[in-house]
Amino acid sequence: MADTAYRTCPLCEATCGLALTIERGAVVEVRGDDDDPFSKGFICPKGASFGYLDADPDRLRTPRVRRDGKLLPATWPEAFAAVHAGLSAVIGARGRDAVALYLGNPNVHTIAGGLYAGALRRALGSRNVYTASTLDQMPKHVSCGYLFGHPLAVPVPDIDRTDFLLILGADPYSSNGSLWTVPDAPGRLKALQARGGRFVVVDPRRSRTARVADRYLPIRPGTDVYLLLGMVHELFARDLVRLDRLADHVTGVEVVRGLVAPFPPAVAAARTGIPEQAIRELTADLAAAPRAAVYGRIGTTTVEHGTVTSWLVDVLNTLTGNLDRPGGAMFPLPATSRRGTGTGKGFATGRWHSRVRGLPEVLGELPAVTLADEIETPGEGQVRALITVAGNPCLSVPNADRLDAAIAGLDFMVSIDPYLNETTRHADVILPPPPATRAAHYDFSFTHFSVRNMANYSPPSLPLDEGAIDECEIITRLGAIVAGLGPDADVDALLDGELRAAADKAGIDAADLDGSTHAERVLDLRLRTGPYGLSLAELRANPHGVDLGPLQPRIPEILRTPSGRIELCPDPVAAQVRRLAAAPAPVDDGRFVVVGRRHLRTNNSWMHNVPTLVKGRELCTLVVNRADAARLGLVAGGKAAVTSRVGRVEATVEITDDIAPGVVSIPHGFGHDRPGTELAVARRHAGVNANSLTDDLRIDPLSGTAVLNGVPVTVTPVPNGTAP
Ligand SMILES: Nc1nc2c(c(=O)[nH]1)N[C@H]1C(S)=C(S)[C@@H](COP(=O)(O)OP(=O)(O)OC[C@H]3O[C@@H](n4cnc5c(=O)[nH]c(N)nc54)[C@H](O)[C@@H]3O)O[C@H]1N2
Ligand SMILES: Nc1nc2c(c(=O)[nH]1)N[C@H]1C(S)=C(S)[C@@H](COP(=O)(O)OP(=O)(O)OC[C@H]3O[C@@H](n4cnc5c(=O)[nH]c(N)nc54)[C@H](O)[C@@H]3O)O[C@H]1N2
Ligand code: SF4
Ligand SMILES: [Mo]
Repeated sequence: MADTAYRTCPLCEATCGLALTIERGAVVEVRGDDDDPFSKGFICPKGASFGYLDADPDRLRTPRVRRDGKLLPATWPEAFAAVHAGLSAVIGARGRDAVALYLGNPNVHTIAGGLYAGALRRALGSRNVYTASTLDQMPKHVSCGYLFGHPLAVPVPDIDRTDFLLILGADPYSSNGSLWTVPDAPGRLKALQARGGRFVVVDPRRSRTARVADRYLPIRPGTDVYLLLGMVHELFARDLVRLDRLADHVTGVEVVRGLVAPFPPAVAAARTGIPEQAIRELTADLAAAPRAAVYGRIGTTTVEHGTVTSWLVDVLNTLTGNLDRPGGAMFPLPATSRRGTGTGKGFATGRWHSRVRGLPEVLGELPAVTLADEIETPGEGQVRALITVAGNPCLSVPNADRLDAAIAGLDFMVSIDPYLNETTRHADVILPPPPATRAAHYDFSFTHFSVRNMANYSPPSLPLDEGAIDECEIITRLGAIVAGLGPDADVDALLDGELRAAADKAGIDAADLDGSTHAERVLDLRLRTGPYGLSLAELRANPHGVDLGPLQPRIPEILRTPSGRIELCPDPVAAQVRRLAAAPAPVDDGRFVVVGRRHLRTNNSWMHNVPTLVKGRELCTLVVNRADAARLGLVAGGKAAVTSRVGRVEATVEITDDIAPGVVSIPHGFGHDRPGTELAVARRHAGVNANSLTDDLRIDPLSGTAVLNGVPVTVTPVPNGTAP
């Protein structure tokens, strides 16, 4: 007998509804859920492989504990006892800062990460907290924090109602959207064009999205900041600034006018390689569109001036009157959030600084690029132990080989992770969570970036395996251990106490909360006290999800700035723009620069063990412009050596006209040939690690975010495909 289970796909930010066919305790088919009011049946190859993650023979089913150098299967009590012994020793001898915590990307895709990772951070009390955010979107949090007073107040393009969309450094056809929860981005972009709208893509590669755009503008990597400064300059110069209803809610407009004065379109053209005329036209089109939005992603955040670039995106949205209006860039209102009061404390960074490089704290964390420094450098506060939760820093972080060696030398390491991979091979204990199929899901993260307000609860589709432990409990138990409560703490009692306190505060009797787990009861509480007055029961009654409608204007309510206005010209950003104005023009030293890309069938570093996703054409190639390849004597399918300040890789050459001259591209998340991993499929499609080339010294100064795009490299052919 087959059953159908409906659930939200947790594999990327699009949050599509899935319909799983379940037979004899296994997922036998995965389709898009046609009745999901948001994704309407859309599914991608990753979602379609959802069932394989459950079945994967390499997925760890029991904890591993290192004994005599080998990671051997162990019981859960043995594993937690080993964690207790290892972490207590380091904390006892060297203090809490000696333990670092690295939280990886899937934490924002699980209830466990959403509800319990924060408590783990607090219980640990270490300054050495690192997350994938400083390899990703941190510049957006910082710029929005300054502009709107809250780092999660991130406007998203209202794609379903807009007339004109400018997309910079994003390829939603491949990534399915990011900081922009937009299931079926391709379908929605086609619908935009069908109703007479247009979209423009700025990218050094003619990406899949660029190919279908109404206009594609190739740009020199890392220079979007100049393009956008030039556009803002043009808005002022042509008297195209229209604040409309925002006029009463913005400060600092005239300061911005002065700031951009040194950056006319001619300067932008010289730095970006985009013709001056195209910059003027683009600005005129943006200003003339009845409803328009500007959107920037990885190519605008993981670059040298990520925060200033991210800020400029919303400066353009504001100055064209498109911020917070239908068809413009709007603020979602999640069902588990609270409405604001219109003012607040504002946003600041730098409450502490990293020990070795003195880099400022941002949102309670330090830049991932400096984790290796903190491990390697002796002295008071040196990191000697590491906790990773859903992260693969040995592949994801710049100068990865250095970090890999540093991690290998730690005194103790524990990882919560379903795989024995490039990072967890260094752990002393691996605690494997159950696969998503067997966990409940509610999207606490991406409802903040969603192009429609939605709420959707997925109960576990299959029961836990015999002896398995839910990830919520794994994280909580780890938290209890670092809090000094030991490996056998009564975690249920701890959690119940916290829930009772939260319910009391909200004037709700905790005994009335619905749900068979702590996480369900927290969700019920947050839904009931949220802006739509929903409940868990209501979500359970609607397994395809509850549509809460199109986005609504939220200014001024969403603002948390001290002034109660949009602070368009925050001091730290302005200072950075002034430094840019004073700096000499960057010199082109003739070297190539490397950028990343994403493929529809990848998910960062961790889904290359799914056979259907890696079969066929090699995904991890070095993409080179045809003329460059001819000049260098590179041949398609041959090998090229790519060398940067920090490392060297040899990758298979792919030749194309779809990348700007002087730019090469390598996707991240590969390099699965390390010894000691248990990833049989990924190993056969190992590829090379792009982060053997990226440079840990290069960061966006305001957010501490790594520069992953625009890294200078030299490229040379490798004769006969072997190392010289
Ligand atoms: N050069 C370059 N580097 C990059 C990027 C780039 O564009 N270029 N992109 C960056 C970006 S945007 C990101 S987000 C980072 C990602 O970097 P990370 O977050 O460090 O790594 P991921 O590759 O997402 O690996 C996720 C880990 O979580 C595990 N995992 C999967 N599901 C679960 C789960 O449910 N629970 C637990 N506990 N573990 C789970 C996987 O086995 C894997 O070990 O990489 C960054 N690195
Ligand atoms: N299939 C798939 N989907 C994913 C992921 C995945 O690994 N695979 N990862 C998920 C994650 S963690 C994230 S953060 C999102 C990211 O989502 P996106 O930002 O949409 O990701 P990318 O596809 O890497 O698109 C970035 C684009 O920026 C371009 N670019 C590089 N440098 C520059 C530059 O200096 N300027 C400009 N204008 N463009 C530049 C690249 O050529 C690339 O086309 O994707 C998510 N979705
Ligand atoms: S687009 Fe993202 S959310 Fe949708 S099915 Fe694919 S991986 Fe899952
Ligand atoms: Mo990411």
